[in-house]
Amino acid sequence: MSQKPFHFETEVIHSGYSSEKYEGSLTPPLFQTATFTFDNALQGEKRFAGQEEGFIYSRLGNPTVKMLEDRMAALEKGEAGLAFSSGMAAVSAILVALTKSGDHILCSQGVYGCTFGFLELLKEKYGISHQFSLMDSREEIEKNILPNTACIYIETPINPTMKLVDLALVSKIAREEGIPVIVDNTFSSPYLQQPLLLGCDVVIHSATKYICGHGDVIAGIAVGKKDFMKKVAMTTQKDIGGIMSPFDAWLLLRGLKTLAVRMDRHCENTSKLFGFLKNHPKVETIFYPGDEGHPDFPIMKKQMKQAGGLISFSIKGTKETAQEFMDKLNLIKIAVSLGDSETLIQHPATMTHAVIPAEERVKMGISETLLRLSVGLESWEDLQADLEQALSAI
Ligand code: LCS
Repeated sequence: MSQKPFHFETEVIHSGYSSEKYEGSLTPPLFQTATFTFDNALQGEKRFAGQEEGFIYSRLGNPTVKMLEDRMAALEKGEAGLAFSSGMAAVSAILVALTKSGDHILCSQGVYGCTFGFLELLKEKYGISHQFSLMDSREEIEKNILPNTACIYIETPINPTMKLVDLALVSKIAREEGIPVIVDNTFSSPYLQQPLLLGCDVVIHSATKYICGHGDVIAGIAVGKKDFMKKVAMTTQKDIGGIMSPFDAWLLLRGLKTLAVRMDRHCENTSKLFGFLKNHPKVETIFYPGDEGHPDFPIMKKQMKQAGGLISFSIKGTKETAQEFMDKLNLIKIAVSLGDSETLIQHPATMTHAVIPAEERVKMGISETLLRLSVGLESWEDLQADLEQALSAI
């Protein structure tokens, strides 16, 4: 595979793997092993001392996991990837690696509920403070960068409010200040958005979502500069231990092959359902970055290939009306997670973002009637019919 660069659709299938090295096996082999034997004691000594390349023990690296890490690095246009047991293992390892007691983290105006929980834990246990910001102008960003700001942490689109952050703007300012920018790219996948090309430093994924695409793995990935990722691998990851199992890496390599075609279909279905929901009299507000009336539409056009596979909308009425609507759905499943083949709906205020105190949730734009729809790969006509019958029934 020396004749790079290939297009994304080719990289997602081929990068990080050469069948010639593995008996011609077309698909990546599964190295389901905890440890690796050394030819002799000296080889073991050299591997531990970092004087000889090679595998040691699967918490420190595994060939199948490495194939996934290399493929994700290629897709995100980064130097090195690192796989984790969950998205939260990736989020926590990267934040721990970049901060020390007394530091400050500047965050986008909304983060996934457990990321919020981890930020609170850092504050309570280690005095690492954080602050949320809309990051919608140079002044707003500069004002919130403090002398002890150690990193900037961004979700875009933000879960579940679908607000966007201008990554080129933030990374330009952060670079002037020498502060690394971490982007949780879960909602977009590298097919729709490549934050490292916009000047950001580290990309994180809950690989549980679009990277996997089949709803059968919990996993995380981080991609960034080689030296930094090596440091994370040999410190926070090795010693805290949130590593990915070889079988999960194998499943992810398999799921990834269809990322580009899946994302096109997710995006197409979502834009169709947006057209239906936008005009429905029982829908109060709707948040979708592909909406020309969305305040962040110009940012979407600038930094995303398409608008993604998620829509959030609020139902006219109360929390109970929203829950009644969910209960009336037949084809669409009530479940957290996203990026699966199946269309899923969830109620952020009582589910993914329930750990966030109510007043903070409201500031983030998460009301009691807000619902998040992760649009799957089914026929959009069938999905629309299900939404229509449930809306008529409330
Ligand atoms: N980052 C984002 C943006 C997420 O949406 C999630 C999980 C995580 C990180 C954590 O990843 P995990 O450890 O679960 O692999 N988001 C979920 C959601 O919205 N519904 O269920 C889980």
